[in-house]
Amino acid sequence: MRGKRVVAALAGLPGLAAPGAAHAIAWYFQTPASDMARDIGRLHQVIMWLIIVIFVGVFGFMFYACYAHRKSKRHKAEQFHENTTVEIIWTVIPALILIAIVWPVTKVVIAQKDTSAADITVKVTGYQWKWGYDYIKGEGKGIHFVSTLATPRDQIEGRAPKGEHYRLEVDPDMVVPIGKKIRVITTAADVVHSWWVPAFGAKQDAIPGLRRDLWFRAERTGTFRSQCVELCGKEHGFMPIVVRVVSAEDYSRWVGEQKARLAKADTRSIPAQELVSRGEKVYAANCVTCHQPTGKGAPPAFPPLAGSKVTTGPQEGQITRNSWGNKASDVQPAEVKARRK
Ligand SMILES: [Cu+2]
Repeated sequence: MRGKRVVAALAGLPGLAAPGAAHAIAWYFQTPASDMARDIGRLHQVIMWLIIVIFVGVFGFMFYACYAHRKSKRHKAEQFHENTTVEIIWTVIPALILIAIVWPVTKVVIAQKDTSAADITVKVTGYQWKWGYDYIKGEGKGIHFVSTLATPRDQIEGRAPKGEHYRLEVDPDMVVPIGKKIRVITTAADVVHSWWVPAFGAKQDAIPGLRRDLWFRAERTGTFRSQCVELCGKEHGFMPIVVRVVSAEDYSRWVGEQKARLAKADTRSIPAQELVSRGEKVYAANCVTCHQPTGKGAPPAFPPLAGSKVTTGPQEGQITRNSWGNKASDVQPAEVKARRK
């Protein structure tokens, strides 16, 4: 068991990475799923080896000099200052090394910033603590949803064993087609978050009031998981990112389903009981952490909803209306939709 782990660890050393071995090594890069991720991985390896060579060279020489010329050998120190040749060498060599690093790095950074001619554009908004997705250009334009953590509260609070994708699962996933250039515009509604999918080599801060963008082109289908990577508050570790890459046909089918869902988006009247059970689901996914399962909140930061004048007052104020003993008139989804306009 132990030997196996060591082998797996060695396989992950830069330059030695065997294909397929990456799954065994949690601390090394994920297997790339785009050219960009591969380029980034390659840069890492080249620069890492360069650093190792310099490190061993400099420290090797230093330790050798200390040892070979030690006092107990009665070595007499040389006294030389202002040696122009030495000074030129130790300026020129590092400068050349820097240029050798900067050149390929700049090429990759410029390629990362080229978000032009995208096939599909998705605006991603960071919220405390979930991600909003709006498809704003290309196939799927008009689709929007909020993607929240799907890991059950029981697993988080230790009442149930943790699942395979603990804290790396959401509902719903972001879906994109394979081989298409996807532009993601990042922004945030409250504090700074950061959207990152390591397998695509795509990462960008999501900053309130600003728009940044990134792009990726996924080269294989599958599910790619990640997390918010800018410390954004107490539930920072509970707003994962999941991107599902599918074939062109599957993507078109998904777009059709989403469009149908949005068109239906509740123009019909829904019985009160169903409203409450649907509301419960939304509450469990979005509100429960602060306002608590009892609806009593955590005052003063998070006021109680149970018995609150806001919850039972005019509809504009709140739509959480008939829970925890509250009694108020229903709000139909159609009414919410109408008010949004
Ligand atoms: Cu965040």
